[in-house]
Amino acid sequence: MITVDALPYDFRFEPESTAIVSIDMQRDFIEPGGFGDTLGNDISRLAAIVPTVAALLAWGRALGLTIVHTREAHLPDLSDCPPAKRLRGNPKIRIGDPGPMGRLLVRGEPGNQIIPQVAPLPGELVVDKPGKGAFYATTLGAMLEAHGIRRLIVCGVTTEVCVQTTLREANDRGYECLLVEDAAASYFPAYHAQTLEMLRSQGGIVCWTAPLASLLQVTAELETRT
Ligand code: C5J
Repeated sequence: MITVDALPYDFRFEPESTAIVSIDMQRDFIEPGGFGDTLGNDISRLAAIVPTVAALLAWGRALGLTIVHTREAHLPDLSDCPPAKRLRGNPKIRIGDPGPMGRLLVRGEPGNQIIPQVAPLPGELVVDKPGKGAFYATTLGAMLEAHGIRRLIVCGVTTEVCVQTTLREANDRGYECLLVEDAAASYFPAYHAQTLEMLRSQGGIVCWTAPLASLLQVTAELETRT
């Protein structure tokens, strides 16, 4: 067992039964002209965590963790996009409409790809999800079961939407989860901070949280011992 200094108390995991889940690190949320940008958000807040997510993935790969990447992605005919999701907020440009990087949030379009700095390596798992949660209408649960995974180390965007929804879904399915505080981001810094508080309150009612430094510390100690 490896122990990480986390809140509200230590998080313990074994590499063979632990996966990193990197949520929606897509051009559509992080780059100019994507879905997030067209909704009027400050995308620089999300771009700022890219080096931290890259470092977390490198850490997980070195430890032999299973790596999962998710993409918020709809079928080209939008049959998996409820009208309520597409129409809500009455945006000027909607899911499925053409944008500078192709059709917004549609599978296979350039904007729907994961940004190169944190892109999947060959053999890593990739899940296209039509919802905010990564378990809803996907094979994620079956994939994790097939790999014998019981613990998730979670990062990505946005903290209070797809990251939080996925953590709550995972918690209800019996996974023990750690959210990496500085490897997740929101367009709204207050929402990020409040989501961390909410998720780890009441003795970790949904999950643990820790900064990347706490995870790196673990491997530094393992290396000193060998
Ligand atoms: C949103 C997400 N915010 N990945 N998606 O629509 O959080």
